[in-house]
Amino acid sequence: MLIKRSPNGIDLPFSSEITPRAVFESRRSFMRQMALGAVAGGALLESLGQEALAQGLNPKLAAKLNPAYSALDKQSAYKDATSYNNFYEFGTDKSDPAQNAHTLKTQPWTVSIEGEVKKPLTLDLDALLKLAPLEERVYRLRCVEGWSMVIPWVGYSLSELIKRVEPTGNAKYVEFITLADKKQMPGVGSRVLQWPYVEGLRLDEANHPLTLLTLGMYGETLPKQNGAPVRIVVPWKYGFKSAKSIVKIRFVREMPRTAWNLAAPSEYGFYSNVNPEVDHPRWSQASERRIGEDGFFVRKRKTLMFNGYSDVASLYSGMDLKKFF
Ligand SMILES: Nc1nc2c(c(=O)[nH]1)N[C@H]1C(S)=C(S)[C@@H](COP(=O)(O)O)O[C@H]1N2
Ligand SMILES: [Mo]
Repeated sequence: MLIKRSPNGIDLPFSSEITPRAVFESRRSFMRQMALGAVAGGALLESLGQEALAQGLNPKLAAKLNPAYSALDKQSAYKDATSYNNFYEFGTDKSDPAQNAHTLKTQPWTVSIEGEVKKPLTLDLDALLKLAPLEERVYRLRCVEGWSMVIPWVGYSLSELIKRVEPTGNAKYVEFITLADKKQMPGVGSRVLQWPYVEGLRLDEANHPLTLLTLGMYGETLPKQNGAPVRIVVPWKYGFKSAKSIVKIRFVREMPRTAWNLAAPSEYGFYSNVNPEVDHPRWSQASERRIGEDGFFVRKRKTLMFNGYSDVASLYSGMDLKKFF
């Protein structure tokens, strides 16, 4: 893959890899839109959303593409992005979340933002949808297991939310706590991980404009298997940092212990930046399989430093990324 530098430091492939936008808009999604009408922002989500959800569909979510923060890679098929998932609360097989996540109840939903902040807040879904203008951003997401996808997410920079709660001078890290309800999530109670699934970022990482508070994808609200109704997406880190179905965001002084770090500290560090030069103890991280590009003759792609989001390098200047993996 040929790479050129974009003005914002995101490495973009040359245009031979661009596929016309219309190609991605699946017929199914179009039909849904016709049947349900488009939902602008959060305005109609309350009423229309209930109707759509009752039919097992995800309401439309209007958002303007932010080209400055979008990769030009060919987008993954909606089908792949919604049927090949990691969401251990619903089982450990890739197909489990799509099969089991229908029991997740996403409305009503609140996220409480607390800890070292001057203005703690509890936001419901409508308030989250209205907090800042929704943008579409096409991000690569690289799983630590060695596969990647390219997904058009909908949301806004987490920094928009952070500035509203006014972190105190003691806030050094942000902790993301996700739902852990055995009644809705058949995988909770299994011993693979400690529950709830917790993730964390350093405050400056959380404030980086690429860190996306995510409410939708492919022009719709998030499917349940992808972390409905709200998750984060941190595109320069391995996928497990992008916690799904968040219920609490806590600003803290100390580095949080995260789910995967607790499970296997020698394998999953706090930072978990995508780094082809730092192998997982049990496998190489130098290359990846792009989901949808399978086939006997398809070559794996070279994994890029910071997943190609080289702009974030300044967050780690002076740090030994082999030590702080
Ligand atoms: N709550 C929660 N969030 C999670 C996970 C999980 O098991 N539970 N899995 C992570 C992993 S390993 C990956 S690769 C991504 C996958 O996101 P996707 O299924 O939307 O592609 O979600 C991350 N977020
Ligand atoms: Mo992952």
